[in-house]
Amino acid sequence: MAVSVYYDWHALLRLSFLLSLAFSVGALNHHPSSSALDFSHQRLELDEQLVYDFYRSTCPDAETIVYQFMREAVANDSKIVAQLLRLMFHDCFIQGCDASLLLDDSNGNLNHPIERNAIPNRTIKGFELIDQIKEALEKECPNVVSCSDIISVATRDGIILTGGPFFPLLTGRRDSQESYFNEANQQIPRPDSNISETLRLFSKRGFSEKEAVTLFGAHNIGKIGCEFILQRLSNFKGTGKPDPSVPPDFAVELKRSCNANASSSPLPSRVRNLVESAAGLSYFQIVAPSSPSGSGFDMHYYKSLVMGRGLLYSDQQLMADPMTAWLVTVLASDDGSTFKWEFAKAMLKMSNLGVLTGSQGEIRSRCSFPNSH
Ligand SMILES: *[C@@H]1O[C@H](CO)[C@@H](O)[C@H](O)[C@H]1NC(C)=O
Ligand SMILES: *[C@@H]1O[C@H](CO)[C@@H](O)[C@H](O)[C@H]1NC(C)=O
Ligand SMILES: *[C@@H]1O[C@H](CO)[C@@H](O)[C@H](O)[C@H]1NC(C)=O
Ligand SMILES: CC(=O)N[C@H]1CO[C@H](CO)[C@@H](O)[C@@H]1O
Repeated sequence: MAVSVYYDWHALLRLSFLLSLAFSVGALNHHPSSSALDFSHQRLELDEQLVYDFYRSTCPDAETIVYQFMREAVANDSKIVAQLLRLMFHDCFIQGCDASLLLDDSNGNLNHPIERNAIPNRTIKGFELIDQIKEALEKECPNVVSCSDIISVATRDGIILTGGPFFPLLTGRRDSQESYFNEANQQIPRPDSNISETLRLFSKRGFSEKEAVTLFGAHNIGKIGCEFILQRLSNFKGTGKPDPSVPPDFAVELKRSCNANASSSPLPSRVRNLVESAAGLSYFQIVAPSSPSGSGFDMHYYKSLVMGRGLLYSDQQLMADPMTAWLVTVLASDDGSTFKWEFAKAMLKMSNLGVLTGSQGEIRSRCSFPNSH
């Protein structure tokens, strides 16, 4: 019952999205002539690579199974959606959406360089859920559904389940056979990146300023680790001084909220660094006292930035460039529908980055290991 409601609802949204997409393909960098909208077969081909409903005949229940897992996972703990968004972003940003981030060929050796342990990635979570979904899909149709498609579909469904926009994901991604430690270290924007560095890294991936500002809106949900916030308040970029762009009253507030839990961890610092700090603040907490907005996909992230209350330096930097500041102001000003629409388009674009298709890569049988393992 619930599943069929989901699909009816999906079908309606999908239709309206496809119709609007037909008029905005230019914005998505596709040539209108190369996109075939074929409603009779319910199949959308935006480019030669991925297709709409790739598993239609090889594993027809694949997307339903992912959705059912996500519904349960979000009901258990809605933090999982922010975690998956972060996981997907890190995977797609480095050599494309190929599940390279999931690979662990370290055999327990903490010094072995793998992408999921690379500097910016230490705090990534959600691996267990992807493994769980993969296991269920292997039972249903062995060696058919890629780990990279699971990441994209699960993240998309999580976004819907937390009140975010629907977007019609294309599928048919295949998994890489290696992970990319050095690229992950160098090419992921950092929490202390300035706006020009952030925009440079996004533009290397083909994202416009508007798309970069929109994707930052993922910070609407989930928490920002206190380790990043506190660094900004005391030893910003190793200067030994606070970040001057944090308003004094906001600094006091942040310090109070974060320090409540910070020093209580009994673990040695080396171990502590590997475990995600549970302490963190959400944008909703920051803006809620002065805003009637909800905790999901609305514009409260952008409203916080307009008020100078960005949790990360890289967030607040969106107000330091006239173009991105203007975009933030626009996204903060309506009822959230502009953001949802732009977010759907930007996520769709990100989900297609550098994918492996056809005979490239492989379909891993376990997401953490290449098949040759
Ligand atoms: C939800 O929580 C239950 C009980 O802790 C657990 O058994 C189940 O695996 C969780 N489901 C998901 C999808 O995380
Ligand atoms: C921004 O960061 C980059 C990389 O860290 C640095 O090279 C550049 O000088 C910085 N730009 C400004 C305006 O601070
Ligand atoms: C501190 O811990 C409490 C209880 O575990 C939690 O509810 C609260 O959100 C934590 N605060 C921060 C800033 O993480
Ligand atoms: C981007 C970023 O904040 N990376 C952090 C990842 O974790 C290491 C060690 O815990 C930190 O030193 C980095 O700053």
